[in-house]
Amino acid sequence: MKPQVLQLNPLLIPAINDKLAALYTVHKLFEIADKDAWLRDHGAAVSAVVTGGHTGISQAMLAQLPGVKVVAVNGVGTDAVDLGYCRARGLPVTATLGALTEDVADLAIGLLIAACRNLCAGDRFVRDGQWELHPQPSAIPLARRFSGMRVGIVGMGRVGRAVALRAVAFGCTIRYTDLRSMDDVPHLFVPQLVDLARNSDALILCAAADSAEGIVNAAVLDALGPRGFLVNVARGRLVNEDDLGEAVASGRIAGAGLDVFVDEPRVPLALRQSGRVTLQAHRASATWETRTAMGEMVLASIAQALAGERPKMSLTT
Ligand code: 8YV
Repeated sequence: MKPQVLQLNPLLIPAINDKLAALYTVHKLFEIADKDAWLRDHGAAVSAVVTGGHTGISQAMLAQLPGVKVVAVNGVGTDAVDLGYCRARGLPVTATLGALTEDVADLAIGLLIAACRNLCAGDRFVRDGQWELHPQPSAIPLARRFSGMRVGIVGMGRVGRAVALRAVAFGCTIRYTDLRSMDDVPHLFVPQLVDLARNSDALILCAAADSAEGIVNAAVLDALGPRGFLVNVARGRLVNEDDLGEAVASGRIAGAGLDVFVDEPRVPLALRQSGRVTLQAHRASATWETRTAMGEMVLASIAQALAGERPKMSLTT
């Protein structure tokens, strides 16, 4: 009999799904109507869990899976898994470390350029036939230059460093904040986020959200100021969304590019209605290349754990 895998959200690469199905009996919880009943009746037989970074898995659900040998997160964020609980249980929690760095950094830069050059408004202007109606160049407000901006990076991990590399190529000055200064990073460390915001034209959030919550609040947004842009490709809960909604509505910051939100897929009206905000639906890692690499890492983690080995990408064992 094949080992049983519980999958909490879809994997979008057919070849990865095929490999998973060839090796394991896969139960797609997201397609099961009565999830509680299924877990009660079949939870004990589950050997491995596949979940997304944003979805994670609750402690209550893990308690219903006494035989589980690995939680393979198809993502890098593990803030939605209680790592302390898993560590105490000796349960490996794996992440797809390194697989999505380039794509997330690409989207961060893309969102910043989209926000400061008003790309989405420009697209709508042409698409809606407004250009023909208003051909005079003054019909569209001038935008803000990205090249040479002072970029403040919040979280100088893999993604933060990849963002810095790209921004440097655009002639940007980089400063960063993190829990500590890093010897192997050539950029200026700024201990306080509010000081980083005050000295940045754009703040790019690349930090893990395991403990940080609402760190980008009204004070930070005001320090960023009316010419400043915020980009978030990390986690929505790093931002106080009420404060951000007010800041964009009143023009206290110039704009934002957002891929992640506090309560996905619900996005606050203030952000959806603002022309200053460029929105994405948590798509930073959503390319064929990255999702394939992530899927292969998930498969490897499950195989290693079920073979009795410590999974190479384990964060807890
Ligand atoms: C993924 C993410 O979209 O890596 C993460 O933590 O949130 C995203 O890149 C997600 O994990 C895919 O399920």
